[in-house]
Amino acid sequence: MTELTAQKQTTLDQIGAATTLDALEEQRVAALGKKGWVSLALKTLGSMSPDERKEVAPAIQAVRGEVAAAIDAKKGELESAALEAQLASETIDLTLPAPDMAKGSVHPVSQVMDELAEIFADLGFAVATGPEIEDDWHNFTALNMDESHPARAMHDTFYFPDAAADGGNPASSSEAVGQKRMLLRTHTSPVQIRSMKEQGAPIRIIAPGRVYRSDSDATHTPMFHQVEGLVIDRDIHLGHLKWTLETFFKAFFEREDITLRLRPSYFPFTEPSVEFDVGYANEGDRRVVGGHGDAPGHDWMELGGSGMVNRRVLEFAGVDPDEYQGFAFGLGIDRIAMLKYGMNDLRAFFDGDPRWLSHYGFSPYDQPTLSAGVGARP
Ligand code: FA5
Repeated sequence: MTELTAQKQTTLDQIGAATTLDALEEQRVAALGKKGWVSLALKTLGSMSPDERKEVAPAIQAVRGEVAAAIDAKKGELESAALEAQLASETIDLTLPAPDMAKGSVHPVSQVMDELAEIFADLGFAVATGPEIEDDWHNFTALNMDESHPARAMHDTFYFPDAAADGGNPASSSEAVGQKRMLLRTHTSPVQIRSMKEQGAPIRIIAPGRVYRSDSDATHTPMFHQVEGLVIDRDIHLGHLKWTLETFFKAFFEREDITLRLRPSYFPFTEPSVEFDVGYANEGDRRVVGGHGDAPGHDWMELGGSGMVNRRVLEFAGVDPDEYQGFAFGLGIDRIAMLKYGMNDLRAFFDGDPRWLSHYGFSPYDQPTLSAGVGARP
């Protein structure tokens, strides 16, 4: 026992003196490991008489407990010292200039989508989505454009190959057949149908997203972005549409002198239909929104189409047109981005040129909020 007590004291001293976790582990193996002196002492119990064992066993177990506790305590001490040392060596001097690293920026279209979602959310609109690879029924038929409707031709549709084999001019208007004929959606209006079928009425949504048409010049690109708006309720009229568009444009362009021009138009899915333009001034090669488009040095830019939802469309979408009515609009997102941020050519939006992006892109930290102003400062 005296030998055990002496050995214990030596081990406790060595544990106390250990300065690294490795040195501590050596002490643990030498004492408590399979061939360690505590383990060997425990093995001697087998050859003792029961009385002797009764006396010696608790003493060895006590030594074992003491050594194990000392190792644990020292381990905790060494680990927190190592952590302290690491924290001290890794401190950052926040007063140093930031390293010159490549920075990403937000594309103007994404920025504008965030801005308009923020404004419409404030007007009580939810955001809805639909597929870009759409079927013929949702893109055309349910929007009151059956297979022989001339308005289909205006959309310059990209059909998928099996539809092209039909001459790109589907021969059936039934939902089951029409749903199989696939195309790239030519507008966001099919989301009207999908949302009304899913949610019924009343409904108040916007649906921003990509659309595709075989079209290209300075103000037309084969892929562009639209935002659809749809409000269906019991007493909705054209005045609500005008107020909504005006309120949106004032908030979006952050000025009160917005002049909106509504022109009678035709869309198969709205009746009556109106196209809306916004007045802008030509200042050098920059277009600045505001003022009357007919004033000297001013002009109009067509931004979208709209109207009261045709009752045939409500029927296709499963909404009772005798109970509900409402308005819809479709707005070119790229066009409003051009007007707000002074870009001249729509095609540059999709060139992926980093110089253009670093000139027109936005900081990821520039989150649009109504309180701080939706417009980002490039
Ligand atoms: C439509 O697409 C209708 N779905 C809009 C609508 C919705 C009317 C709901 C009524 C009710 P339109 O083809 O005119 O309409 O396109 C709407 C807007 O999208 C245009 O005013 C324009 O701003 C934008 N646009 C159209 N074609 C292009 C293009 N190739 N490139 C960029 N923007 C385009």
